[in-house]
Amino acid sequence: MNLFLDTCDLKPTPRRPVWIMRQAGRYLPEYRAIRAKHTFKELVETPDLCVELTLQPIRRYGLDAAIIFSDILVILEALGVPYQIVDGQGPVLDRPVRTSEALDRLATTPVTGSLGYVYTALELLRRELSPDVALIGFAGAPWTLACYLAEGGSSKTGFPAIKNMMEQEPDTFHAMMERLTEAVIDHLRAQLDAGADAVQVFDSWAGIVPEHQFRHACLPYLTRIADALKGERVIFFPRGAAHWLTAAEVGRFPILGVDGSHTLAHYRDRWGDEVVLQGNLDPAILTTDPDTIARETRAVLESHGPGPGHIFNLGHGITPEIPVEHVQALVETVHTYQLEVPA
Ligand code: 1CP
Repeated sequence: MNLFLDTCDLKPTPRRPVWIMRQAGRYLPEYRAIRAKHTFKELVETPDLCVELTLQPIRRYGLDAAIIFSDILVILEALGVPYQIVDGQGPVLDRPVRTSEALDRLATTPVTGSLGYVYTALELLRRELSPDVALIGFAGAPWTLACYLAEGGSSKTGFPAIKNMMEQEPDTFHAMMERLTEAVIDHLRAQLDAGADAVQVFDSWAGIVPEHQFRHACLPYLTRIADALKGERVIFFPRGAAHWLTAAEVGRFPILGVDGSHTLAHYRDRWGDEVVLQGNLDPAILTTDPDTIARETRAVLESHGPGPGHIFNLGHGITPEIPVEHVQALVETVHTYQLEVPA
């Protein structure tokens, strides 16, 4: 039985499936041990290392889904803009793209041609993983990728370069979004073909614009991805923006990742029973203690109630300072929480 896949398909399960956004990473001592010997890009681009890192949290916690160890920025490199991960600073791109001339210099060939290392790792992983563990591929959403592409890296001030471009150079902005959307669809499709059971679209920065700009700059491109991959298991995670979506808009998306700003009961009431929900424990709860974590985890499970269609996760990625025993408390609580399945 694969609890994750059954839940994606809205089938009842005896308990909730659980995985954790950013489950492979710096909070794990076994990740830090390997990271000490390699650059971040070596880890991502060497299939054997990528497979090992993807499996680390599965071995430690018995999670129900593995997410491939990669990064949303690999697509930008495949488009001709390499990046480095700089300690203490995060991603730094070789050159930002802010003008139509810079946009014209991006690669026009399919990004899948230079992302073979991702697909190789997925093929290896699907063979290595037991059939009851789902395999998840992913990509950044066009808007979130555009934030990094225009800025040239992270931003502590809300990515002003892309917001400026959206207002001052609307044609270039939309041409860039078109190119990114095509690249994202190609990369997601290739990951599904390589053995991913599901894919997640991370729109981590969907919530940094006001609602009307979200509808203008993010939502149409997410909808295009949903339409292109209709019938596949695709998780959309518009962080900080899901609460703006109406039931009609949500109808286009099979699975929605939601942050902790509203209860799961609220999203169910608003959207009905046809959409699968993923989330939404506040990652800050993981800084507390095992009893508090167990209590808050149960509160999320209870908020959804016993009906089908809930994948347990955090409302956003786990942070590097979290003790491993705290994650253990979360996973054990979900794994022992019995759902009543109608006979
Ligand atoms: O060890 C290190 O120094 C590298 C830190 C790191 C890691 C572990 C980066 C750099 N990326 C990753 C892996 C990664 N990135 C995964 C692995 C699979 C998993 O276990 O979940 C995933 C899914 C991502 C996705 C990602 N990268 C997102 C979307 C998810 C989110 O948290 O919002 C984003 C925004 C990025 C960009 C990025 N890459 C790395 C960092 C530190 C960042 C964020 C920088 C910023 O805040 O702008």
